[in-house]
Amino acid sequence: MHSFATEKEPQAVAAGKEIRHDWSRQEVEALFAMPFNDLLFQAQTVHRRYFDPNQVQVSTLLSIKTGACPEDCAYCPQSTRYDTGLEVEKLMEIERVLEQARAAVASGATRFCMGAAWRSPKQRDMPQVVAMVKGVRDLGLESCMTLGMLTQAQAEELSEAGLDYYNHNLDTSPEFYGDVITTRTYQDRLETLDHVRRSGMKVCSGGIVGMGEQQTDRAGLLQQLASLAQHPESVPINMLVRVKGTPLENEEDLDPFEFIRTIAVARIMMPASHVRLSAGREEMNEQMHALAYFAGANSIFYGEKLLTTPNPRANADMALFDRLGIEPERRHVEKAPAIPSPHFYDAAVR
Ligand code: SAM
Ligand code: DTB
Ligand code: SF4
Repeated sequence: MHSFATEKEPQAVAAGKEIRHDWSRQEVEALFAMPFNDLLFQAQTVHRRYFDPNQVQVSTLLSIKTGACPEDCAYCPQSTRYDTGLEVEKLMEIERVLEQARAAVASGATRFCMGAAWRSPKQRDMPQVVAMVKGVRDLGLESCMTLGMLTQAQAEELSEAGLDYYNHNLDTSPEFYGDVITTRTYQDRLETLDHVRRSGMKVCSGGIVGMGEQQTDRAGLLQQLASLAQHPESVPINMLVRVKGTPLENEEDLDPFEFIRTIAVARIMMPASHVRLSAGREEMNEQMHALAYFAGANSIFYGEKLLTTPNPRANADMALFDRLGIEPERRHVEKAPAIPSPHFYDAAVR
């Protein structure tokens, strides 16, 4: 049995061979245009060099502050501008958060993600947020937060409290961005990612597909993510959840194979990152999940609810893992071999 890297592969990084940051839009579009089978074969081949293809990382998600957000993100049920019938909840008490975190430990999750419907955190909320990070860390879980834009000082405060990951999505291409959000700029988002990186936390950043964007916008999103000085350690690919009352409620279905292509291209471009099959799984059948895993998705949100919308039940996910021979990734994996999984790679190219 081989063991595999679950974090960046240092040798590959040092060699600078595969971890590229200079993808042109044309090159990315060419990946999208490949015959489906060729694209999936390439993605799966790359995937096996960096990860155990039969392990998927499992995170749980909790909304620690819900609704009444001043931003106008057209996809989001939590914006105060859209009438989505959502019940607003103020910042959760620490003990309630920790109850949920204990339940996450019991369910086998290794990462606990907390999300707040804020444009950015207020200074007065920081002590409570910091206490949540410390409490979650003390339970032995990896922690992740998504709280909106951060200043450098806020990023450092969270990093010092022991927060492992910060999620902040670029959402889409720079060109399509203005059709979706007007209350903060693409540059604002890049700056928050820069603050997070400088603070020493790991970066979780991805986007949403199915918002009416073109294929070139999906290519543009991935190009931006892969052009960051260091690739995000986690790349969530969300399929739009169409929520009644939001401007995107009647958006057309995205071709499911186009979604799988997006996962595969993300896997090829950011080979050492966890690519998360994120929102939208409720609308995906088992075959679609299996294809996404084959295309290189190796992380999911686990549990009945995302932030405000439903997610497949945990036992359905585990039953599918079982049928596919997939195991949840353990948190601390022993040191990876210097050259990962040659056996699997050889088998794949033969
Ligand atoms: N308010 C913070 C922010 O926007 O940075 C954090 C929470 S926000 C809900 C986190 C991410 O969830 C968004 O960036 C977006 O990518 C995703 N998201 C929100 N609503 C969604 C929807 N209806 N479908 C798919 N993804 C969604
Ligand atoms: C991410 O990229 N997806 C998650 C997480 N980061 C915070 C959120 C998905 C939200 C889906 C809509 C909802 O449940 O409100
Ligand atoms: Fe607010 Fe975040 Fe929703 Fe945008 S995505 S409206 S910032 S909660």
